[in-house]
Amino acid sequence: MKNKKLIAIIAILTVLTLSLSYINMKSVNKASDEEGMISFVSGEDSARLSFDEITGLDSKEFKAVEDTSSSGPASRKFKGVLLKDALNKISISDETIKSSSKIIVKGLDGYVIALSPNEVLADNSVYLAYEKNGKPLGNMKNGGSGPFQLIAVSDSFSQRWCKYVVEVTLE
Ligand SMILES: Nc1nc2c(c(=O)[nH]1)N[C@H]1C(S)=C(S)[C@@H](COP(=O)(O)O)O[C@H]1N2
Ligand SMILES: [Mo]
Repeated sequence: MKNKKLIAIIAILTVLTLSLSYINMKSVNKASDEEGMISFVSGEDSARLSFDEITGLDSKEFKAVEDTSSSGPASRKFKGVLLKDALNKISISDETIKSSSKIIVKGLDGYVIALSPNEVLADNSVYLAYEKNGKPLGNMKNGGSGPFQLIAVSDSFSQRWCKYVVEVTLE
């Protein structure tokens, strides 16, 4: 009799632990997903855009020199949207961008880079890229650099080409 009770309690605890860790896993995935969701933060306001919402903006093809640890500098063809257009989409105006001191971009691995308002507002300067040479960028899990990689076209060593972008903050 005592034994049965003990077994029942262990069974209940096991089920509870498993379901709680499942719920936890789901919320972690949501917060930092590999699906291209990006959070935009400006002061008290924040908004999120999905991969489809971002790639549905006015897309541009551009060339930039990529320099990684596994390949030397090489000119590549990218497709993406201007970071500015994504910000405008969620009602962050050019004036708001201009009046911020810097724009911080964060990757899923914690890598952080900073941009100036002038760079973000320029015409062919800062992109959220999602294709390289006609192919999706992939993600951190499968060895890619996306779904979105921030590209600062002027960076000749790719040091601010933030991979796996998850958050953009105006400061
Ligand atoms: N998220 C993220 N983006 C990043 C980095 C990084 O460590 N994490 N490294 C930067 C640097 S220093 C370079 S040169 C390029 C290419 O880095 P890789 O050779 O590690 O791909 O990505 C840049 N973007
Ligand atoms: Mo680098």
